[in-house]
Amino acid sequence: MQNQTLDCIDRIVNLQDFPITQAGSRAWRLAVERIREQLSDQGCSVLRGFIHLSALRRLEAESVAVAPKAYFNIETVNAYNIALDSKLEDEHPAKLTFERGNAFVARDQIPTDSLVHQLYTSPVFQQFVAACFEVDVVHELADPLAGLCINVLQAGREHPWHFDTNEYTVSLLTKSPSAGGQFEFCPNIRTPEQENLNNVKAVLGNRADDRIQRLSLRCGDLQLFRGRHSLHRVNHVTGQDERHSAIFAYTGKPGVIGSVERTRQLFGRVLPEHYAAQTRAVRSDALLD
Ligand SMILES: O=C(O)CCC(=O)C(=O)O
Ligand SMILES: [Fe+2]
Repeated sequence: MQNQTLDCIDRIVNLQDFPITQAGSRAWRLAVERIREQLSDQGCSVLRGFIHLSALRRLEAESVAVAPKAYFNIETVNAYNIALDSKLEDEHPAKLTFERGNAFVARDQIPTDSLVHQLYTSPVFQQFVAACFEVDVVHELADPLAGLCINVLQAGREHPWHFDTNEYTVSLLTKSPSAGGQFEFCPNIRTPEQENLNNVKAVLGNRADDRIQRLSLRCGDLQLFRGRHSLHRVNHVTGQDERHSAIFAYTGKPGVIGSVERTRQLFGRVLPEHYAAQTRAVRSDALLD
């Protein structure tokens, strides 16, 4: 077991602006209400300065310390992260491919006493996130690798257009790049019922700039995002500095574990839990991926 001396959430989070420890209070309800509106309009809400100013240096240092453990495997992917030889017509947007240049540090490589790990597993944080996404509870992924990751983008790399598999994504910028590495997204470009392939294809083919929104995030900014319905990417990091973000994956149903194939692609290794889960996959909709 790693060092388990945990910090109080009030030394991690800027509670003045985001009173997550006071569930049900007026201030808490107002904050949740504002975020819900943004999520419903845009599929995205940015909580600027979420991390307490005094914790920012530690946040970045912990990220920099684990970044060398990231699994680098530049692969050719499509926006749905499905097999490139899937039996689909030639015009299908999944036939457009990109180079995925980001690398993930897996949950089991991130110390349990680090700020991001404490936040990801914090009951008050989870309660706040659930309220923002308008659900009773959110569950940590049961996946020992993919639940919490540090996404590392080195100079010259991009994390290309894609949809997420999980319904609720919460991310925290832990190291900002000096240039480039902007988060771009197309709010609610598909729904659980409609893939809207023509619109997706137009974005992938650089023919729909008007659909794209861009965010400039700073270290300590928290982002709540519905990535299963909003096509998104992180564009090329152009400066010398790496970009790091902590990805907190939550789901509505408990027991969700990544597939063996996808786990090997993302982390370069597979654990017994992934093989065991293969026969009892939990899915939440009938979309392509
Ligand atoms: O690094 C980010 O800000 C976004 C990453 C992302 O979209 C993902 O990991 O699915
Ligand atoms: Fe994503």
